[in-house]
Amino acid sequence: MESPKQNPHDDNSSSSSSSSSSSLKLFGFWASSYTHRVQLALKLKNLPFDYIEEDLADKSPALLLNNPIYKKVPVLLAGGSPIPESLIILHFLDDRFPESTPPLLPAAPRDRALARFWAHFADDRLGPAVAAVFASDGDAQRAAVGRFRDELRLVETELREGAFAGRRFFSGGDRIGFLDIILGCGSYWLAVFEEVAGVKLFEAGEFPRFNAWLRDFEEQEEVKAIIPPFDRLLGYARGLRQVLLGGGGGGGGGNSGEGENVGGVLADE
Ligand SMILES: N[C@@H](CCC(=O)N[C@@H](CS)C(=O)NCC(=O)O)C(=O)O
Repeated sequence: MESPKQNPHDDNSSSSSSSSSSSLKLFGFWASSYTHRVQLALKLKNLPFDYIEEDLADKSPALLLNNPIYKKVPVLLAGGSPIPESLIILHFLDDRFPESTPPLLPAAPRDRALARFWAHFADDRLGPAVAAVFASDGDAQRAAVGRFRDELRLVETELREGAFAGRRFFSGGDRIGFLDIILGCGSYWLAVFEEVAGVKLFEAGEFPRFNAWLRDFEEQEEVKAIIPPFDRLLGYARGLRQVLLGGGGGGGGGNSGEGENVGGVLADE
């Protein structure tokens, strides 16, 4: 479905608007979990798109024009109209392409509300909690790990005895959906951050349901096609942590913008 230049693992990929019959164009950044959300949603919905890689340290005029308020990726251009913000883009895709199966959000209003609530929780609480671990060391880091586990425990409890109990995926089916995408694109960073920051963020024994869900999510073909290789994320995260801890140094990932981007990887600033 996607042409080689749309391969999200190719950070040099770019394409001009005239080169494709697709009316969807995505401005993204290769290490951005928010970008991965949109790439994954487009892939699950089987929608072709052009991918435009941004240098976050030197944003293109086109990105600034299309997202003048937040100036961030991802931005989806649909028939020339810009739609920023990953969550809003996912909702848009369901609204605009109802015929492309599967819908990302569940059908029942209560299930839709729940998915939206936990997606908000992911961006509002979980992401910032991980970012705090990654951006600290010593005692501050130990305290941040504790706060992260407290947040993750809320998800585990919900999986054990809440509305998602007994489900393979948050979607309720055997395919990943909206909340799986939101929580999943971010969670694959946990192992990377553990290695780079030298901490254990969570033990499978204490969070068995979350752990099983994450392993299952990571095994999905669509996910494997989108998420960059572990080693590449590792290189990027090493550079990012060095900058965050004031050690300077360059990025390991090929593009720049790391200093501003721990929030971009897992948490909204
Ligand atoms: N809330 C936004 C967050 C997007 C975001 O933080 N993007 C980062 C990259 S992962 C970015 O563009 N950072 C550049 C900047 O902050 O200037 C979303 O969900 O799309």
